[in-house]
Amino acid sequence: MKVKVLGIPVDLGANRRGVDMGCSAIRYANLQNGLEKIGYHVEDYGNLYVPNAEKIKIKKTSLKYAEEIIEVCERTAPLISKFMEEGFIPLILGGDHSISIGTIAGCSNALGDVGIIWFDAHGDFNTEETSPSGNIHGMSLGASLGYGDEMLVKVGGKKGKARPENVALIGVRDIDPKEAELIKESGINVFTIEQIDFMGMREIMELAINIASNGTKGIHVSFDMDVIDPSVAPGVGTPVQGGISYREAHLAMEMVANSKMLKCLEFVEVNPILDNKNRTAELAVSLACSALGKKII
Ligand code: NNH
Ligand code: MN
Ligand code: MN
Ligand code: MN
Repeated sequence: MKVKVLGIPVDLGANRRGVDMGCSAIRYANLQNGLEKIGYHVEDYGNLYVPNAEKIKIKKTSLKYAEEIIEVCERTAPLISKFMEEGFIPLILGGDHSISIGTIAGCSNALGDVGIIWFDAHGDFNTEETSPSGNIHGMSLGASLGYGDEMLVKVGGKKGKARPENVALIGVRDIDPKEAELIKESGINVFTIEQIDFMGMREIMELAINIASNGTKGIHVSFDMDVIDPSVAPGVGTPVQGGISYREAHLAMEMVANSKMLKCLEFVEVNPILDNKNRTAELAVSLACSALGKKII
């Protein structure tokens, strides 16, 4: 029962400044203490170095800060693999969602076969051609599956970090038109917010855990805090009305814990500038504890 915390204060993949402070906000919400109470040995690696937006220029508006993001992700991947080889569950604190290109690469390299459960209001399946914004945080799931810019898809060495049949995207409600086409073409499993309403989170998570476990050595959970309703998680860069509830999010994490398949966990897109007294960061801590097996009694 060992967890290694890693902060990746990247805000270069998103539009709004502030998500770089997400790692500090989550630590400030008593992360380490919460995990120790469940019985984990916790080590905090600290944060990766990330260049300031003020210091660099956008070279390509269709792929903003690509060079810098790729460089951070290339440093992330071997570190995540190393933590896993040492027997730790990496717990990564974002930063925007572009960091997952590096974390998933590292997790995939360590495990060989990995399943991914990606919670998000968005699809994160854009490419340079389909993206309306040029923001790489909207491309990271697609890039991890081999879609998009050559340098982005090859982070960590290999292209395609998981088989599409082992990937579940949960809670989506804001997908760009051409992004939707790519998602369908990819063959990943999508559970929209409408399907959660209709079937309930319990059934969706049973399916998702099966999908991500089938023929894999473990599950990478990537949790974009904007999957949760903004009334509960206001501190995110790109809020979308009508998200999952506080309890639905916890149920999902409790089921992840019960699956015993969790190998790598991350919480991204917390923006303390837009938050209300750090409640979104506190929620991330509570979800991390649930995913790592916290029980009420
Ligand atoms: N789909 C939009 C884009 O690609 C928004 C992505 N924003 C996110 N993704 N927060 O999780 O620019
Ligand atoms: Mn996202
Ligand atoms: Mn999102
Ligand atoms: Mn959008």
